[in-house]
Amino acid sequence: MLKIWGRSNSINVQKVLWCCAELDLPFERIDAGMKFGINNTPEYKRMNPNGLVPTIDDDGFILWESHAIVRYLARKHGFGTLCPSDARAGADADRWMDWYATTVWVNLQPVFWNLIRVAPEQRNLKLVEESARKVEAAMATLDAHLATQSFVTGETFTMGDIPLGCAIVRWLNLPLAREPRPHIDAYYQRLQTRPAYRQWVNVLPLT
Ligand SMILES: N[C@@H](CCC(=O)N[C@@H](CS)C(=O)NCC(=O)O)C(=O)O
Repeated sequence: MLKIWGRSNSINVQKVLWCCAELDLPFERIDAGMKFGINNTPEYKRMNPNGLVPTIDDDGFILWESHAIVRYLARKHGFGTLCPSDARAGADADRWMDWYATTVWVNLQPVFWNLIRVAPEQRNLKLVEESARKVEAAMATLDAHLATQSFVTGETFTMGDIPLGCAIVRWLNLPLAREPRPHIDAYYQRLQTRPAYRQWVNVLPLT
C-alpha cells in the first residue's frame, strides 16, 4: 500500500492527502515532522535528503516534493480527470501549481508562520505586512481569473486546484484585513463541497 510520511497539518502533506482522497486511493500515513520528529533521522534522510515532509513510498518508488507527488499520483490514477490528458490543459494545471509556489506561498508562508506558529511577542509584523501586500496582489490576479470559470483550468476540478485550494483556506482564515474577493470566496465554497477537501484541508482552526 502507498505510504505517506508527514503530519496532517502540513500544507505540503495536505496536498498529497487531498489528492489521494480525490482518487479514492488507500494509503498508510506515518506522522512525521515538527513534534513527531522522524524527518531528521538517518533512515528518513536516506529517502528524502531534505529532511522535509511529505515523502511517499509507492511499492518501492520513493518520491518527495509535494507537487511532483501530486502530479505522479494524478497521472498514474487519474489520467484524464485529475491530471488532464490534453497537453495544453495539463500545462495549464502545471502553470497554476507553479504559480502557487513562485507567487503565492512564497509570500503567504511568512504571514501564516508568524500569525499561527510564532508567539505574539516574537512576531515579525513588518514582514507580515509586506508579505500580505504581495499576497493581496496575487489574490487580485486569482480573483479576476476565477470570475469567468469555476476552477483554475476551467469548469472541472484538476490537480491545478490542489495547491491553491490549500493556500486559500489559510489566507481566508488568517486574522488579517483582506480586500473583498468574491470569486475566491465562491471558489472556496465550491471546494468545500468536496468531501476530500473538507476531510484533509479545510480543517480549522489553522495550526
Ligand atoms: N518543496 C517541498 C517543501 C516541503 C516542506 O517545506 N515541508 C515542511 C512542512 S510544510 C517541513 O517538512 N517542515 C519541517 C517539519 O515539519 O518538521 C514540498 O513541496 O514538498
